[in-house]
Amino acid sequence: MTQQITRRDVVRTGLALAGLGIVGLPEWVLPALAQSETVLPFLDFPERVITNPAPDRRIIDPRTINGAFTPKDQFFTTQHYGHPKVDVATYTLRVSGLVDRPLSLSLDDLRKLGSRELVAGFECSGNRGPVQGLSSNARWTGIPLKTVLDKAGVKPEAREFVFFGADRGEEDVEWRTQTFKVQQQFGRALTREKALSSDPILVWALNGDPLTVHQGMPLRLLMPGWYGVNNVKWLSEIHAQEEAYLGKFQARWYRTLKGEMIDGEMKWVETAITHMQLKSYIARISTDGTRYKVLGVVLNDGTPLKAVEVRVDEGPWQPATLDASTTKEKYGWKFFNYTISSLSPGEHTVVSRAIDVTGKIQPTAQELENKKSFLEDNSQTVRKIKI
Ligand SMILES: Nc1nc2c(c(=O)[nH]1)N[C@H]1C(S)=C(S)[C@@H](COP(=O)(O)O)O[C@H]1N2
Ligand SMILES: [Mo]
Repeated sequence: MTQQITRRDVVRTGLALAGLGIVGLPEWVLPALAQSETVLPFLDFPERVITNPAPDRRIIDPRTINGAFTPKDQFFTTQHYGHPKVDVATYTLRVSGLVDRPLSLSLDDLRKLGSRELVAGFECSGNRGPVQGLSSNARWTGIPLKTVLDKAGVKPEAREFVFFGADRGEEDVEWRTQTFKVQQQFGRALTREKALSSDPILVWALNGDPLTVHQGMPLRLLMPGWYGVNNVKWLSEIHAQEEAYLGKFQARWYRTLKGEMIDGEMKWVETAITHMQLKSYIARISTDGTRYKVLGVVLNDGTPLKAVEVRVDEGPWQPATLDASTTKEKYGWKFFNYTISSLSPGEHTVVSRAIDVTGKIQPTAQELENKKSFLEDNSQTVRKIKI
């Protein structure tokens, strides 16, 4: 079998990161591969992950993750309407609707309000196995949303805050038996409670550099612990309103349909895509010829973890080691490792599951059987290898 991932592929991301001049790099659990180590191919996995399926899309190959922070030119990326043209020099963020003082703020105006750094990772709500390539992690810099909303003075009637990107597209909007073709702007909403909490940040930098066009230059919303869709890129306007926002990407496209057994009766519910569901996945398995090193990633909404466990074939669940340099960041992705001391020749399965302090256990695919739409798939990803 050909070895698809070379040591150079794994080292490449590390070098790019070193170029950022980030000081105090943590002791990574996902270090550069040692000279003597090789990455085992995963059966049921594309031989070569197409990391750039289109100029404006990027998928990470999890087997090449080698540091806590994803370099800006490797951060996964996707959007619905392509990249809008935004002139940074004349850019302003508008704050409109139910506020005492409507605002129009340049990037400089925003910077003058202060700044805050936060390590946060997120995944696209469509991220799932076998590749698990739509997640990344970074150190973000920006201003708390609350600071900007307080400056505008939010009126008591404002219940919903809509975040519009500069990107637009034509959409078919269905209503009863009719279909209307209309222009839509990418928009997502937060409730008053969330918008005025200390969590959301308007960010302009990723790993210390200005946001790239791909990541929403010059400004995006970051809702720590929530799925990617909430992190509106090329943010152009924040609109405070009383009624619920029902735009396509809020009310229709990003929905989960699932069945729940309640008192012996199946109830079908549709829910919005908000906080991330507890997920772990094995990023790569490498070997020095004797032992097998399992390295993986955990993402969730910031709820502290109790454990990550690894299971080989039908054996017992065994505790993996969580990397303290990543678990100290509430909203960052976390790394874990586990060593298998020996494996017999033949095929094996290796799978991980995360457990949080509330006792929530990452489900199996079978346990998610009643989730009909594919978003929010946090099921255990079984890796198959051959010795
Ligand atoms: N303006 C705008 N913001 C957007 C989107 C979009 O289409 N337009 N897509 C969202 C989705 S679905 C995801 S997963 C993330 C991806 O962010 P990234 O490209 O920085 O990884 O951006 C979100 N923000
Ligand atoms: Mo997404």
